[in-house]
Amino acid sequence: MSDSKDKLHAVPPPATEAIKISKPKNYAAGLPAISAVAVQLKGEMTAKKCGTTLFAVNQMEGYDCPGCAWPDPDDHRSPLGEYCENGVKAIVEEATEKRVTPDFFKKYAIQEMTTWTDYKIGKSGRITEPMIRRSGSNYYEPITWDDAYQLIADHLHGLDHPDQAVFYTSGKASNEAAFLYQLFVRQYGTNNLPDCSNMCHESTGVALSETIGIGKGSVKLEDFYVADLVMVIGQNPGTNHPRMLSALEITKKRGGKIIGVNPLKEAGLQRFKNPQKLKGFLRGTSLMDLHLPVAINGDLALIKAIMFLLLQAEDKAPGTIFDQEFIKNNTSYYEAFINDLRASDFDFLVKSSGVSEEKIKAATQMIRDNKKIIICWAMGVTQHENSVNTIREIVNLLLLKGSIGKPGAGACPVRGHSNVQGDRTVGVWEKLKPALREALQKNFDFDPPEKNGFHVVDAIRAMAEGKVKFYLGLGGNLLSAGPDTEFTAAAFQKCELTVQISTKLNRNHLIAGATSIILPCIGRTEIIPTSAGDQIISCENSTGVVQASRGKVDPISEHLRAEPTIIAELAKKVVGDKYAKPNWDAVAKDYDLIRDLIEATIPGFDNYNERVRNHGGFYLPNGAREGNFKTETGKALFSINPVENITIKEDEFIMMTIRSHDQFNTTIYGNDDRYRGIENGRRVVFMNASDIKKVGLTAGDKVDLFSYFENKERVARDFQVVQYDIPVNTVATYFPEANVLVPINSFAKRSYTPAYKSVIIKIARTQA
Ligand SMILES: Nc1nc2c(c(=O)[nH]1)N[C@H]1C(S)=C(S)[C@@H](COP(=O)(O)OP(=O)(O)OC[C@H]3O[C@@H](n4cnc5c(=O)[nH]c(N)nc54)[C@H](O)[C@@H]3O)O[C@H]1N2
Ligand SMILES: Nc1nc2c(c(=O)[nH]1)N[C@H]1C(S)=C(S)[C@@H](COP(=O)(O)OP(=O)(O)OC[C@H]3O[C@@H](n4cnc5c(=O)[nH]c(N)nc54)[C@H](O)[C@@H]3O)O[C@H]1N2
Ligand SMILES: [Mo]
Repeated sequence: MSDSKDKLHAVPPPATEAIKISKPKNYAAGLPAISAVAVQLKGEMTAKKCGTTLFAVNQMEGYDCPGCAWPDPDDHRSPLGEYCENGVKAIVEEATEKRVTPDFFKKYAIQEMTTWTDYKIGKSGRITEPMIRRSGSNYYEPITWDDAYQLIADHLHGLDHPDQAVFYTSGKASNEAAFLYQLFVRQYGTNNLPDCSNMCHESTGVALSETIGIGKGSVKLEDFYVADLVMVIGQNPGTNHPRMLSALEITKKRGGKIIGVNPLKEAGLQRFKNPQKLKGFLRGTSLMDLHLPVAINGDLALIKAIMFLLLQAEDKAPGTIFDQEFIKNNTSYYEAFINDLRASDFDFLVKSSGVSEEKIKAATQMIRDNKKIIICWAMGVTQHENSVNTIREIVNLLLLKGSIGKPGAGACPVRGHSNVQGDRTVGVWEKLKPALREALQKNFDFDPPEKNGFHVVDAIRAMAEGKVKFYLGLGGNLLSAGPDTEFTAAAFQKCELTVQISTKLNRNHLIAGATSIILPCIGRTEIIPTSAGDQIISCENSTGVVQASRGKVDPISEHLRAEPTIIAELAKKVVGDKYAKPNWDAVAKDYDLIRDLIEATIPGFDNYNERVRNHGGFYLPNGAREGNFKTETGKALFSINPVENITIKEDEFIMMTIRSHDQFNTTIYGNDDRYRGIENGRRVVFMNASDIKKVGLTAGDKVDLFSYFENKERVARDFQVVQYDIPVNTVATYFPEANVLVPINSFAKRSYTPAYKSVIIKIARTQA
């Protein structure tokens, strides 16, 4: 890394502090979770603000937690606050009283800020006023809202074609903001609506849409209470969906079993000490009955091996293992699927899975004896080249067991951002389905573009090629969340104008287009005052429940505006009165009017304004949940999915990039990963003892990581080797430090999700 004074650092800088390593934990939450909360609160908020914010989270009259998308109980909500340690971190991160003011921007040059860690950048505080960095300048300066809108509108009007602009969405945007956004973008003339889903559950969307007719999961929270068996595949709920542990605790207490499929034996799946119950708090509940330490991307082979054994048992006693009645009435292509399965080479499947035959047999035994099975999955499944096929294989298993469309069973892709599912429901997608296109055409009196827009990977490539000149981000940090950080940085820097609607400062504000604008917005915890009174917004959680969210504290600056208002005001300048509808002035003030428009356009939102105000909100329709599959045959589809192993050379490893316990995506809450025994640093590479030895290293050594995809060398420097219980040939690093190694052209087939969890790398000792 050249350290010239002018270099803008797109990649987080090397660590200077000494990293402390201790034994990984074998339980989640408990007392350390309470003290971690106290640490987070220190210096960020007054006691009064803490009380107002923390006790309103996920309450019936409160706001939706800005953390993950895990559902809330429909009826009873814990009086202690329906929040978890990591929910508190998310709230404190947003509700902090630290401010990034025009004075702050005067004091620190952009170049200097790029030398800071992501932790330090984020901890600077909330942005208080619209800011602009003019072309050639090293500083941001204030700009008025009107001038900012005008500049953006002039730029958009000056492009040769609307497809030269991209409009990104991160999954925190409310239904109201997201609906207006896609309407504005399509009236402007493009479907270039990449979103964080492209990097997240897109593989799920593709696989589920074609096999069960809906791109969402089919289970409700209550299904966990009556399930016989829950499989948790490629997901770390103890860190990323902590409230899910309360649901799993109930599964266990009612006699259900849990299988974890993960290269790592994550603490949260081992034992849960419920911080809200004294008894559970002390002893805890053991969660996982069986851990399958799968090889990276060995999941498809593993599920196939299990189904192969199930088929043998079914052949011996037909009708006792598979749900033949369900299969006959509700599915298509069973025979072709079974013929293919029967022809599988079991030994090859076992070997490809990385799991021992003994453990596969134990898992098969648990599955064959149970009728109500839930399968959960997250990024460990979706971020590989053949992820779509792996998820289709998960569906095959559920179909064989008739475990979909009945209580206690089903598909449960666990979503990430708090409203990522809702954003898609209301139309944020680079593809425009004919039904939505017609509805938009009819309700808003314009001709929406038909051509698919850019997803994230295409958007970055188009920016790099100079085909896209304008970027607008509704939240998020695409620079650091996207793959191939240096490539993505160059792509951003090629844009003429980049605009980001944001709450907090992040690296993407520093590595941006020639001209860069920040529009600061009101966050989830804050009241939204407009001239029509205080407004509410709404979100959809991972199980398809739409609920109101009402912020509780005053916005941290009088200059902030809420996302729907910003979008409406900008749309008014860009699209103007070209079309009779919507009335941008009216929707900017009164969000009930936006909900009326959603109700008229998107199925399932009848009486939206009334029902969203009901306690607990309402469920959106979900065909698969009712056993009604909207596929090409009208039934759920079995599919054939070949095993494709990742091959590596002798000196190569397969790297997964994962989240620590102290981060929310690119937002770094702290430098520890308590459950994995890491303190005071993030640049670590987890390795198996025999692999460490094989490459001639010792635990604690400083190493550099290299990837050579398509003959291009990518380097991530200055990582510390941590010996860990992880399968051979497999290593793990944290996102976003290792994103620089993820090649832009390595992504899941058909979903284009970057292969963040299967990056082929080499490791070498850092040269002094
Ligand atoms: N506190 C907190 N909460 C969050 C987030 C956060 O960053 N912090 N992020 C939110 C978002 S946007 C999302 S999408 C979710 C992410 O939630 P997760 O998907 O739980 O997040 P990751 O850390 O990416 O963890 C993936 C898990 O998959 C495992 N894994 C990796 N490769 C494989 C594989 O090939 N097979 C299998 N079976 N397992 C594998 C890893 O060991 C790890 O346990 O969490 C959401 N919630
Ligand atoms: N290597 C690797 N890369 C990954 C992943 C991985 O597992 N490994 N996971 C991928 C996944 S699953 C996802 S979802 C993406 C996440 O990608 P993004 O959603 O783009 O990233 P975030 O880090 O969640 O965005 C954080 C920023 O959002 C802004 N923000 C926060 N709250 C609000 C708000 O209420 N309104 C607005 N307007 N802005 C707000 C703040 O400025 C903050 O800095 O990353 C992906 N990247
Ligand atoms: Mo995500």
